[in-house]
Amino acid sequence: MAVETAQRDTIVAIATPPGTGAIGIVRMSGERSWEIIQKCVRKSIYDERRILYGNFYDTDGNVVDEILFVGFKAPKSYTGEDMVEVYCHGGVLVTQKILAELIRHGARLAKNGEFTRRAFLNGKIDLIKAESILQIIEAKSEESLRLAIDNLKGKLSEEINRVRNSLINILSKIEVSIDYGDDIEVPRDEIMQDIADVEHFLSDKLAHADKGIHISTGVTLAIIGKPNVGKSTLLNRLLLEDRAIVTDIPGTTRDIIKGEIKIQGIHFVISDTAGIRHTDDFVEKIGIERAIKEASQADVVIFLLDATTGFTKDDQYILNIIKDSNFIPVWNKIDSGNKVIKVSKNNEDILLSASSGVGLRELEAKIVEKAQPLVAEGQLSHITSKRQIEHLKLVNENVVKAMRSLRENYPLDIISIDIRNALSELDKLLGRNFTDDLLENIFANFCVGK
Ligand SMILES: Nc1nc2c(ncn2[C@@H]2O[C@H](COP(=O)(O)OP(=O)(O)O)[C@@H](O)[C@H]2O)c(=O)[nH]1
Ligand SMILES: [Mg+2]
Repeated sequence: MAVETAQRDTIVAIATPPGTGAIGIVRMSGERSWEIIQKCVRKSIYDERRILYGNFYDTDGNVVDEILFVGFKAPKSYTGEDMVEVYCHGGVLVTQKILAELIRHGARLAKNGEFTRRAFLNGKIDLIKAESILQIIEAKSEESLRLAIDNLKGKLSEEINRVRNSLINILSKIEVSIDYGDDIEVPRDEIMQDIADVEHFLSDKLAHADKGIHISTGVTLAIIGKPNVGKSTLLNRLLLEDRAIVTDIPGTTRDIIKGEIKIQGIHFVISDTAGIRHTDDFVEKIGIERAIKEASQADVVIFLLDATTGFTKDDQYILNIIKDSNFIPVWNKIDSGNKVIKVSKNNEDILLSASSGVGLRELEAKIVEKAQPLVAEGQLSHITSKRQIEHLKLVNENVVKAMRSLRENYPLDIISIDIRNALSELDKLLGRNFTDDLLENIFANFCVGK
């Protein structure tokens, strides 16, 4: 109900980023948008989807700006509602004044992502496409942009809808056999084959799911090591900016500091962490716990060591934590020490001076080598968010369960329940079945005006 009343409001927002630019765009969506703009320009929109020219007036009759504007009629618009877009001069003040005037005439300021949310609620796009719009805006590499565009064009949605149809088909075969078993019984073999096809598709998708996530959100890279080895210096050097505080006081970095970079076209999210050592300092301990967690979740770990101290007890402690990760041992400060021992099995240790930059090229090459398989071309599942993976896993679990029950000759009623559960998860994935919380979660990440 709340959704319905909110939908009747006419919403407005500045769609262009704040600051000065040649053009600013203000967009409005809802039943009253044409009426409101017509009052402000003192003329009528005589044709939908035609760009018109006019003066935009405030309530005192002063011209705020010369504008171009266009009106869209439901359902042929981004949101599926009546809409108006205003193209004004791109000053901060002009766009703000136009926005204020439209609000004065009865529009309401849009919430984050509310235009796209309406497009979803009005059936213009499913949730996978809504997510892809956010991914297009946030894309940081060519590949992530391409995946997002593919999904906006319906790549993943179409595949998911095909599976949905298969499941509905399977369900109807089961129901027919349950209801009219005496006259029409679909052979269990046939149902089993259908389910096997779905199962095959799902396991294939899930097997390649991580790649899409890595491409869309970046490969995570954690820098880990004992205090004072130069982790923050390395982060700053990789980011080419002074993000983290560097001092010679051990325990300076206490929380996780993140930055994003592209190395050879791959998008990385790097985190600098607190130095790991035994300590009684309460805050430092929390930082260390976070560092360990960050390293355990990272796709690639840089294990930073100090060539002036050599391999110490603290290093052994850290090595035990990360030994099963995808890690690169890196000896820092080789400008002032040579106490280096081989830590990696296949001679992968890198020699570095984070402060001067010597060895940085080699390190970057090694990082790329470790990350390459995670984002390599080839089989792409077009799954681009954790949310999609989670629903798909539950679909898969239910399908596997159905298959098992079928093999073990369970009654068809039981199998029908599994298939129904699988369908319900697919519907959540597409957004055919949603809760307000889910929508809040997805659209909160959008900017106002999208
Ligand atoms: N000689 C030398 N000193 C370095 C190098 N990298 C960092 N340092 C110094 O080591 C100290 C600790 O650096 P920092 O980046 O804060 O280490 P963290 O505690 O691991 O984050 C600072 O005084 C840095 O200037 C390096 O490559 N060579
Ligand atoms: Mg530090």
